[in-house]
Amino acid sequence: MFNRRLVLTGFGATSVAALAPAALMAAPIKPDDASALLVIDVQNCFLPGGSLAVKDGEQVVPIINRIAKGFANVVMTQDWHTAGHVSFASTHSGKKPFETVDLSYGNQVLWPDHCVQGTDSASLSKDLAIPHAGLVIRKGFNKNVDSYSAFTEADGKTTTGLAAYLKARKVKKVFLAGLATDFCVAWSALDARKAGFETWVIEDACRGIDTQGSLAKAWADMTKAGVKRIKSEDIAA
Ligand code: VGL
Ligand code: ZN
Repeated sequence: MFNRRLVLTGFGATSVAALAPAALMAAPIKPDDASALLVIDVQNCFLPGGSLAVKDGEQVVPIINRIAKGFANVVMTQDWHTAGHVSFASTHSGKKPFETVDLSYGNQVLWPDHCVQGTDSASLSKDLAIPHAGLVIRKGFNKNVDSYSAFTEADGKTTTGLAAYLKARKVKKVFLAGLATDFCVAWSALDARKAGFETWVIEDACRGIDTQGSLAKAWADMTKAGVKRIKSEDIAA
């Protein structure tokens, strides 16, 4: 005979597994004309073989290429330092990379020389496939001031012009991806909030450096500032 109890049990299990997650899941986010994707610093210096290679940094490239297809507005950034830049450990006698120094505008982490203007190390990854990107913005080109943020230099006041550009194009929502989560992505996300944008960081489309607890601190600061943390699968294809 047909086992009714088994059938019911089976149906019950299926419905819980199949329906409950769907019911709990937020609707996917659909980028619109008021949305912009910021692709932060996907440059050779931060990729394998680079002078400041971010662990697994290359893994973000296919993810970013995929999500970028859904955005009409894409801005890419390039860390773009002078030789002898103030953020380089080699500029400060007796200092090693990942140590810090106090500068006029605050505490500065010191890095290996990286992303020097016009060098191959500073080039965007050749594996990025985002031909429709409308703007590439360079930052950190002032020899005496770093700029992790795509919006404002580390002095806290010199603008790159990015907020004005986005506002002129009626962008209200900013999505961030790229390298590194705890420095240029986080500082850009915090400044996007300060400039009044609704802000999302796409976690799996970023990788961090994580020096001295910087990754956990960056997420805590971003959460406190109202930055939303999502995954690439949360964005409608
Ligand atoms: C970055 C350290 C130094 C970044 C740039 O892109 O996150 N990190 N310069
Ligand atoms: Zn830099």
